[in-house]
Amino acid sequence: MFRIDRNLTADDLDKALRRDVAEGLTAAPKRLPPKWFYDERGSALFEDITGLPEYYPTRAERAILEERSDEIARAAGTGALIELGSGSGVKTRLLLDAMRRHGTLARFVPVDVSGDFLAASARKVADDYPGLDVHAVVGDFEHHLGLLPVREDAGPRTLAVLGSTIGNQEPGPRAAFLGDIRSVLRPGDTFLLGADLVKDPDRLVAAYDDERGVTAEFDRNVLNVINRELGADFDTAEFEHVARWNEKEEWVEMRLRSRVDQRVRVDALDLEVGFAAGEEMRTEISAKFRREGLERELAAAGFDPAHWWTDPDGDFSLSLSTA
Ligand code: AVJ
Repeated sequence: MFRIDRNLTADDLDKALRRDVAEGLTAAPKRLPPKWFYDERGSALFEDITGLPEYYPTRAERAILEERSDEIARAAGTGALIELGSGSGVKTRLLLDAMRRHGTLARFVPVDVSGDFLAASARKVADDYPGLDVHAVVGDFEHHLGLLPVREDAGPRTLAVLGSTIGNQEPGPRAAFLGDIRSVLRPGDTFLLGADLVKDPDRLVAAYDDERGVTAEFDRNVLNVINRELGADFDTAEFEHVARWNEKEEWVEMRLRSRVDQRVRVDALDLEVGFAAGEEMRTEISAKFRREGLERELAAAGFDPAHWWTDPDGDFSLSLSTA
């Protein structure tokens, strides 16, 4: 069974990109939100990142799921899995398999902004799990949680946000996001969260500034997206990738640093901006967590953080909270 709801049109995305770029390039310091990394090339580069020796989070989270998915399925006891920002689907399948073994699996609701990618991967899940009710939703889950298909007749659900996607948000928006998630869940529902943990800064920085330069290409790709979508003339070779550990905020920051004094035109916005040599523009934060702090945030959003698992090295966490 397969259905797809589209809550986000190409026009909505275009408007959001224009607004983000106009605001970000005229702000001081300049910034761009990470959600625009993921065009076709950016998504392929991210897949490459997940296999890099330095980028441990994907492997660590998968190791937890390989070890604990049955325990998770049993603890949750739910028949429906709602996944916000479902990536390549490898980790999703570990969860779906465990729910199937547990005998509860009935429904899968993957939610993502990238409609084509979502449709293709959700269709494959529907093919591979006969009888599973797959209801894909194209939407920006930071804004469209209220549009999730909530069937009153369906039993308890597990809402999953994996891959440390939550790390892209600063504390204020993150608290609002957790609160929004809590408000769409009902008693008996559970929230499964994957979050990367604070560790040696050298390892953290290496994970975001790899030897082969794949992350640097990924970072600069946001400029290609703006060139193509908004008729800008960024010369990507004139921007250098920088990754830094922000000790105080406990997040990794990615930045693009202008190598020279330069001016960039964005035709679609009728905007021209100057970059000074050495000027840095923030393109992403990737917050890292500690158990105590994360459980406090979950409790503040109205959750009861009931379970906590990590990989053997203690690099990454999965938590299961009850609503
Ligand atoms: C997909 C947001 C979890 O923060 O680790 C990887 C994105 N950026 N390398 C992360 C990312 C650079 C990733 N998230």
